[in-house]
Amino acid sequence: MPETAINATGQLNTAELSFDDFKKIVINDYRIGYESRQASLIGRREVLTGKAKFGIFGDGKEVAQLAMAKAFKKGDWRAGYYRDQTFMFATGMSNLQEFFAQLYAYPEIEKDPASAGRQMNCHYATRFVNEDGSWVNQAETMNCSADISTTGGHMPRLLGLAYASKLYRQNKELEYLNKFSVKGNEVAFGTIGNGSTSEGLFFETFNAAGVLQVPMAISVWDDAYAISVPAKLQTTKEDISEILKGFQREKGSNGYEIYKVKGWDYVALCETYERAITLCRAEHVPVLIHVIEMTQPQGHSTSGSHERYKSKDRLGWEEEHDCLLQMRKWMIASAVATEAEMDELEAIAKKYVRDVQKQVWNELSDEILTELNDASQLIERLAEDVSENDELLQVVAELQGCVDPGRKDVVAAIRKSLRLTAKHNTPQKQVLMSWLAEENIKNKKRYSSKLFTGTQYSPLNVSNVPVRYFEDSKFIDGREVLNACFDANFDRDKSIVAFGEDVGAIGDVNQGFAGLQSKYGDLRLTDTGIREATIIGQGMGLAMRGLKPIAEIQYLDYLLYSINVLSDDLASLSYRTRGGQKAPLIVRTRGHRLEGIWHSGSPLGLILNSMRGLHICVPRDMTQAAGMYNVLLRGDEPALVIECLNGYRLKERLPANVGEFTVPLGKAEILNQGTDITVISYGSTLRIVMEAVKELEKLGISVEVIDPQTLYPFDTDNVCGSSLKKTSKLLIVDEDLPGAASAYILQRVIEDQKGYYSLDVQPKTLTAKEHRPPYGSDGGYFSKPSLDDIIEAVYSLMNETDPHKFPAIY
Ligand SMILES: Cc1ncc(C[n+]2csc(CCOP(=O)(O)OP(=O)(O)O)c2C)c(N)n1
Ligand SMILES: [Mg+2]
Repeated sequence: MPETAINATGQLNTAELSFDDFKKIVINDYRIGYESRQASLIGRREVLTGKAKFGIFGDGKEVAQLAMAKAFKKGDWRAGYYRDQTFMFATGMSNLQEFFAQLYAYPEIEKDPASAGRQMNCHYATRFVNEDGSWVNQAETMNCSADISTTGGHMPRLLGLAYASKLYRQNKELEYLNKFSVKGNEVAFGTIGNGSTSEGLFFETFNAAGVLQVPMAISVWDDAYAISVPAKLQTTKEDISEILKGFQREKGSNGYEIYKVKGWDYVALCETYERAITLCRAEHVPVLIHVIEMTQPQGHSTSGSHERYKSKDRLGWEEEHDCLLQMRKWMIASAVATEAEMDELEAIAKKYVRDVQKQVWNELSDEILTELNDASQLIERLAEDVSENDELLQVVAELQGCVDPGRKDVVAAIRKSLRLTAKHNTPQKQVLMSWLAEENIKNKKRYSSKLFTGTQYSPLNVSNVPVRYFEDSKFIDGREVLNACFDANFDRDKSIVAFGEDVGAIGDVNQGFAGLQSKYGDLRLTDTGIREATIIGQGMGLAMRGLKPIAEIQYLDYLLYSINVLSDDLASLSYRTRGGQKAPLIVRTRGHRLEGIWHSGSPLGLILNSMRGLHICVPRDMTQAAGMYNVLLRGDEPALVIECLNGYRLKERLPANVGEFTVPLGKAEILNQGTDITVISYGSTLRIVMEAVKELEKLGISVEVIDPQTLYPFDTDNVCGSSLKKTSKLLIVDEDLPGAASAYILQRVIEDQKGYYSLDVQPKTLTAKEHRPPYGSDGGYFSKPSLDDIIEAVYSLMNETDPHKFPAIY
């Protein structure tokens, strides 16, 4: 196989460069671009012939990416989208083998390091977490944060990646973290399509970076379309850099430097990137590079053809302005290469890419074919012993007849064979079953592993430290307990930062951080604009770069404004890279039990259903919250902590070891021992449940109350299921909608913990009403579970089992 030129672009602007050197660099660049184009062309064919499922490629965007790659250095970061293969090849962060492996969903880290076959094609990532969970030295590698498919969804993360450099440059206390930065001299490169700049996340990020003045370089790849929708319907004045002109920095003001350059002009692109990135790196000024006149030679993706919506004129223009064609013309005109040399280069590149594609496809299909033949033989042997011989041979014939078979075909054939022979138990069937069991283990690793990083650094492995009190420990406001916990942690670990709306100067609206900004400085406790999505993105980027951020969302109700980032980006990060990346971000917020449609929320069902990949902590008071922060701040996985909004002024005892004691995740606590009924609740509602317990005792009912403390993980010691063995009755109380978080808890207890087998009566859930709770105390009483509701719900279950002793109230 010829040696590929991929992975080496040189600087063009050195004064000493001889013409020969210059020619070599340009030819090398063209070869990378041309190989990338071939990959796009072949990739599309592979989808259309059915070998791959979906294809979206970077054709038409090659030349700008060659220029961008020249400015990209070790320690730098990329947060981009699916058009960037040329950039990835040119920087060496990816290669053709990996490109095809991902296209074919090759489920091995060694083949597709970005996602181990989990992500659609052209979704890039470098692995910056080692197998044992430790970080790689990011200052010595080029770094690519993992792509997501939602266009614009990566923008908030980009802000955080850039913001980390600002902290590393300005906070001298962070110098010991030299694995993550060289004094903040890194640039975070973002790419986005013209159409996706219409997204709110783009504008939110753009403004925030202008305020923060961070080394962020956004390139807009402008091909005038977003699938079929033209610029006229996307962007005011059809021109994103034109309308962002107000962000241009002026003498004495903050802001951006904005550049506009044509996507087929190699020389101008190289000059622009050189200039823009040098400034961005040196002065931490964010830059926008608007690359116009880009094309899509093959249309948007394999899901449709652009001839349907582009005019003949436009298609003709695109053909003529193809960036590689233009670069080729320029190279010949400037005597960089002759036409014959270009032809030869192209012929070699074409063959090379084809060879790589075939090699990757053959490797994957050989693996599957071996498994398929093994499985066929096992089924044939089973057929010899049983009466269902014909049916089994038919299964084998169908398996052998599969065109481009996959692992699912193999496993489905085995499972069908086992179904067909359910009534037999021959030794050969045992062989088949153990073969399947082994495959299941492998496939679980391939397709279902690493929702969490799950290494030695997991918060689940943080050693348990019990809470201690001095004999004369004072009772103080709950918020002061939290404040003391944060103070101790900020003092212990210089990499901890907290930011959000009103977090800095006043120490958050409920004063958990009060006084800490003046003690630790405004780089560590920082006010932000009202921009929930980018608060989360800011935290995510910092967490990826070795810092320990606490991102605050002022009230739980506003979490909705960041849920796209939390769900799509943060929660899926470990899974989508199969543990190759992590972002141990702690999201702090407060909720429950207030009044008003946007100030009372407890949407735990929404959270549980959209954020698998985060630990979900629902502490009932500030001491429990402190214990959870102590765990999370020593672990490396993301989490959401929802404090009780009405608990900050309730009195709690200040622990002697407030910055150290732990509340382990997934450990339920029995708050009241009882024998008649089990009540599970969490957060603020627990206080009302405990009041109800006293009333119910007077009625002769003994209630066992359980606080799971974290909803994810949920009661890993089966405390709830064990309690049901004693009480045989279950009530779940929460403030969420009917069928939301309570349904989740039911599934965990009744199904997972086998609570079903202990029940005497139907389990019951007591939740809020379907609407959001209105403003005012009466609204709360009639909308959320009240003391009376809880007492009556418990009582009615007792009445069901013993109506004599507990006659119906109504
Ligand atoms: C949030 C979101 N909305 C819609 C889509 C569907 N979608 C995928 S690509 C695309 C067009 C993007 O156009 P543009 O940003 O101009 O990038 P281009 O593909 O033209 O390079 C759309 C609408 C998506 N992936 N994510
Ligand atoms: Mg576009």
